[in-house]
Amino acid sequence: MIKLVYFDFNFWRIDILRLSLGYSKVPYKYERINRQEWSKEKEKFPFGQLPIMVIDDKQYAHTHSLARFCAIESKLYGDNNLKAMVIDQVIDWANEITNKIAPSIRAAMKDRDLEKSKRLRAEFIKNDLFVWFSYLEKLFDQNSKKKIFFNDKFSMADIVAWRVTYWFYCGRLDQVDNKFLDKFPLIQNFFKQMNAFKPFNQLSEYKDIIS
Ligand SMILES: N[C@@H](CCC(=O)N[C@@H](CS)C(=O)NCC(=O)O)C(=O)O
Repeated sequence: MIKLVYFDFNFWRIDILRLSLGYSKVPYKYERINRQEWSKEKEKFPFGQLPIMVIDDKQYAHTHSLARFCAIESKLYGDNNLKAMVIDQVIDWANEITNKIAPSIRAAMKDRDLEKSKRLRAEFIKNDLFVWFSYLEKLFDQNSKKKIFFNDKFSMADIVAWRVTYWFYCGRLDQVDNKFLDKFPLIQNFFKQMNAFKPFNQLSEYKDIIS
């Protein structure tokens, strides 16, 4: 059986894996590691990072690799190489926007320097938030004919775009006003439709993420 391992908080890197497996009823176990214990645990993992996945006692790492595997197992990876590449771009977009906001998170969590974090967050909003959501809006527009799902059929792309948009929308990121989404009508509409999509919003994983 697949085992997913992450910290004891929800984040898109792990949530996209469990949402896709949950959606397709692929059985998995989920182990959460206490953030306070991390310095003792870190060296046990292949790249000293989480998430990881364990199958037959072997560890696998890196979000994109794990997401690809889970999407294939869940039949959510698109039925041809071009559709798969759309999904890959959404996963890469998620990594990119995460890398852009990461310094402001690190300044608060690791350095405990709230002033620096505030300054870096304001810079992220000014320089990156709108730019990177405009890229996602364009990607959606170019690939989605019906403007419901990225590839017109529910896939890992939708799970990733929904989860990352939820992160920026949910109000838990200081200074990020969820009105930013008004500027991206296609993604805003996509986000609303995903929240209303019963096979998705009835998942225990979805309910856990939004609780
Ligand atoms: N390249 C990794 C990055 C994963 C990552 O940055 N994980 C963070 C948590 S979201 C982590 O493990 N941080 C603890 C550390 O680096 O010590 C991936 O694609 O999964």
